[in-house]
Amino acid sequence: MADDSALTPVEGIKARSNFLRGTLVESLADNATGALAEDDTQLSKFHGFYQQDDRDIRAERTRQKLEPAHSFMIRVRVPGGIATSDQWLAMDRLAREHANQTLRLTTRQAFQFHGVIKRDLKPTIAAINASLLDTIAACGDVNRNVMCTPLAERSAVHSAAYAAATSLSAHLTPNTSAYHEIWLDKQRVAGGEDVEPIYGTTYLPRKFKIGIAIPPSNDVDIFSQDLGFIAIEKNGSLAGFNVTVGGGLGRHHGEAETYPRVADVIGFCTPEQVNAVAEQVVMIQRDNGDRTNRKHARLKYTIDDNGLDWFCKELHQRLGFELQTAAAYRFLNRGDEFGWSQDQDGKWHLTLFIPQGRLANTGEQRYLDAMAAIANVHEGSFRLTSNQNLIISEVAAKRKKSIEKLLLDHGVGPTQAISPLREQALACVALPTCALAMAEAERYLPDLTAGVEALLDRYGLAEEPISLRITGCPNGCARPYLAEIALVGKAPGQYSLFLGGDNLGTRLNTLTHDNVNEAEIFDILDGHFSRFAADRQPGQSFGDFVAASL
Ligand code: SRM
Ligand code: SF4
Repeated sequence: MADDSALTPVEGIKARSNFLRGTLVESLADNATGALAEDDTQLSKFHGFYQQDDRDIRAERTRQKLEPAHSFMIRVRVPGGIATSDQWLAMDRLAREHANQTLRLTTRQAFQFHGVIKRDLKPTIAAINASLLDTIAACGDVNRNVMCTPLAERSAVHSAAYAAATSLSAHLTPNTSAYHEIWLDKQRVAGGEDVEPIYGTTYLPRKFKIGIAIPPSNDVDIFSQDLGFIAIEKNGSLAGFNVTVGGGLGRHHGEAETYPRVADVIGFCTPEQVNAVAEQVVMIQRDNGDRTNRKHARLKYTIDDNGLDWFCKELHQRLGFELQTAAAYRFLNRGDEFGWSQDQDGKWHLTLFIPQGRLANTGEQRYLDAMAAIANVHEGSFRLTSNQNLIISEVAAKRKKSIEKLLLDHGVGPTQAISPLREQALACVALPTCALAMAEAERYLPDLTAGVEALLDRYGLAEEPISLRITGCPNGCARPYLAEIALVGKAPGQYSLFLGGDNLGTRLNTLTHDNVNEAEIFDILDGHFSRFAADRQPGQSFGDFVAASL
């Protein structure tokens, strides 16, 4: 372990924070500014929110010598993506009252509010908790929202996997009472000291992510997770999970020492062992992750620096038992299946395509109003998918028509004619809220997909299920490095182009062009589509075809 002087400033902020308190209370009370004190902008992440400013008007405000237009993004944890109708209504109300009239569905099955001003933080976070959801550990150097295929009723395996996701989420939630004190006005029990047996006083060196996949679906992109569990079925029930470690996608342009990494499968554990395995993996990372360089602090680097054998030995030693040999599994798809489906109990679920993952009222399509109208009468739940879509869940057969009518009344088709390309496409938020965005993503996705659709059409490829993902910077929030085609923002209107991933999320794509604009991208894709249409092997996917030529 390095000496303290080599540690990153964030390590000092965490250490001094008294279990994540910092001066957040004072920052919130300071009416002279819409911002937080600088150290608190790091601690706020552990409480689930980020300080941002509206980048569309940043230059103008600077010109006018005004403070940036500060506001906050709040992320709500939804383990496994399942929320009740009451929780939906609570999110809807907060989006309208305190945020920018939109609700963002994230790539990790969480909700996000954008545009919350400082004085509304406390009432918003309190109301989220009153709905029995929370924001603690939605961001920060801790375990984040645990992902899981959201249709728990599909089979006994699905329900058991979802139970594992919620249990993991609870097990790895930080213990600090700071969250309850600051946001919920709870008094600390006299003499009650905060203790973080799993995280310790400085928490993890970096963010940590867990997902649970249920083959044949790899919807959660299991190989991008720091820690993953692949459900293994035996005789109709959950036998256990293959364990994956060391996935992660963040990288930086031009810095080869930062890279995306596909996770390794290291063995098999029983459902009863899941929390112990996760706890020990987290603690190995706590003790060995690089706290001197945040660009090198994820578990993937700890594993590459020390070797996978070292990691497995360390894990087995800490666990006091060895993982069993990994079981066979097969992924066949990664996207959402749209439309109605029925589960083992006879209930119906309607998977809806949500454009760019953003619920808003735009023109004739009033997604936000539609979902609120449904939540007002719906006795079932809502499910957030890892592909930023939404499932209206647990609908009785006799209620299907009324749900469809409510959607149509708000300009939303229950089933929509969308191209396979658009169905799967993912974009991160990027501009105007993301502080790290170098180019557009969410706002550009409709035009981008329209352009690529036109090219595909030219070669009779309109029905090809090609995965296209775009992010505003190389951090990888829409998991671009696992797509067949990925655009990664470099500068306004300029992207790095990556090609040749597979459509099941098991192989990384390759950087083919470092800095290209839309016209150049369309030209490059046009060439690939033309060769693909002419020379592909029967059944060969676009990603596999391109990868073979790289
Ligand atoms: Fe992310 C940072 C949005 C999923 C890798 N991510 C950010 C921030 C908070 C920017 C910041 O630090 O100031 C973005 C806020 C934008 C905004 O205005 O809302 C942001 N990330 C998102 C979301 C909302 C994208 C979306 O459109 O859905 C996703 C929220 C997930 C959630 O609910 O928790 C989101 N981020 C991801 C994923 C995909 C995943 O987890 O499945 C990744 C890649 C996987 C991984 O972590 O390796 C991802 N985000 C990053 C990174 C790079 C981390 C790294 O190891 O280098 C950053 C930057 C950082 O941490 O320094 C980042
Ligand atoms: Fe922001 Fe970059 Fe993540 Fe997109 S990929 S949300 S631009 S950090």
